[in-house]
Amino acid sequence: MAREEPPGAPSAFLVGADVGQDHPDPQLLELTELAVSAGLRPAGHSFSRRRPIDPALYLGSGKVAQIREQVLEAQAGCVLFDASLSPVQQRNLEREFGVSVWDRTALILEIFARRARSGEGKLQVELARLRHAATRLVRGWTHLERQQGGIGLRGGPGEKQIELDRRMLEDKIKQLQLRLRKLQRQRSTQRRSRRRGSQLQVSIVGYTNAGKSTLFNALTHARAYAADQLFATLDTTTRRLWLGEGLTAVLSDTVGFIRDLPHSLVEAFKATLDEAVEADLLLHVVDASNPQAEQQIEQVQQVLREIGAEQVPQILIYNKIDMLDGPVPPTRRQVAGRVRASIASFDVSALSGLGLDALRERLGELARDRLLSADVESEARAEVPAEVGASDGSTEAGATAGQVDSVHPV
Ligand SMILES: Nc1nc2c(ncn2[C@@H]2O[C@H](COP(=O)(O)OP(=O)(O)OP(=O)(O)O)[C@@H](O)[C@H]2O)c(=O)[nH]1
Ligand SMILES: [Mg+2]
Repeated sequence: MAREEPPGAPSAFLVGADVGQDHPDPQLLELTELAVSAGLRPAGHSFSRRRPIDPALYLGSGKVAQIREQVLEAQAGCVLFDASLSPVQQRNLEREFGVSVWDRTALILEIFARRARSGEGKLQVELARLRHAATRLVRGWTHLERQQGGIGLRGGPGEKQIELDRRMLEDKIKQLQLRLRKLQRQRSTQRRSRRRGSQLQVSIVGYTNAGKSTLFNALTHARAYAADQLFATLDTTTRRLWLGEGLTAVLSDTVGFIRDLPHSLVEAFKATLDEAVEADLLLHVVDASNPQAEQQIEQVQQVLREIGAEQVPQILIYNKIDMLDGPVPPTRRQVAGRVRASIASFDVSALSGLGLDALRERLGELARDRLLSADVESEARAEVPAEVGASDGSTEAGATAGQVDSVHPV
């Protein structure tokens, strides 16, 4: 995918290795996109086989020496690894290369930090960064302890400082959590008041850059920020979706997923991702033109499992079909067949509008079902004696059952 690199951007040398992962990316296409999204200019790459991973350098020392030459020759200002590095590996590699070394997690955190716009988004990214820093401090600490000979030699010079840093980080993390919790309470009150209605709640999910915001805009005639870059959207945008005959749904566009999404980010963005957990229906947007589409579907499923949204019914949207020469390759459909919550699939081009009418029609049917089931519920509630119906728990449970009933997984 051709990307505009920022003029005068610092250059980065990209490194990856086949370490036995399910889907190695020898061209480092995704890392290239991540680099560009972080404002860096890729200047050469190296991909090799490495099993097992070296605990000190991630790669073998011969390979590291070879990369050092390439980094020098390319005059790269930093080296990016398509992996998670331990603090020790990072430190050693920085020493070897003489420039800063970033792993995938650091890179993704950097992109999120650049993209965060809303107060809540910024707080979430800050929290993720601090949590990440804290895990590295703690791990660095155990490493230091080991170096100093363990028990008996505790209390070396570095330890006090690290302990202080750690406490400072923990305090900061606590403060941020408090501020976030306040914001999140407001958000969940808003969501609950939306839920009280009989409208279908739909969340758009999918791999980053799949075309979620473009679909959101096409369906709602809104102007959410869509761009050919990873993690263009960080904040949740919610709009009413008109489906004809007085039917409406509530549609949310949200943050994209990616392979190995750093855990600290998933944790920090839990509130944003709750939008997906509490939806009646997910529109799972797939970039059908991407050679990695199958893996991306699986990755999205994994994040959905992680946030507890794997049971929410899904419609798979094969997007960007305008970029395909023929029909969607059958292998991509087979992967989707394994998505148990899937209730339907549509081939569309969010950009040209192809296939969107059929999708709208189906959403209209689901919104009508939802409305009907909500009517049945409210009638049922009206028949229940006041003291039983008044309990919050029973009303909520009834509502949930009704919503899921109206959108069956098949
Ligand atoms: N050719 C083609 N391009 C599309 C289509 N849908 C989206 N795009 C392009 O794909 C790129 C990413 O689109 P977005 O809508 O920003 O993707 P997203 O999933 O919201 O991405 P993030 O918010 O970054 O996770 C943009 O350059 C869009 O113009 C489509 O149907 N066809
Ligand atoms: Mg987006």
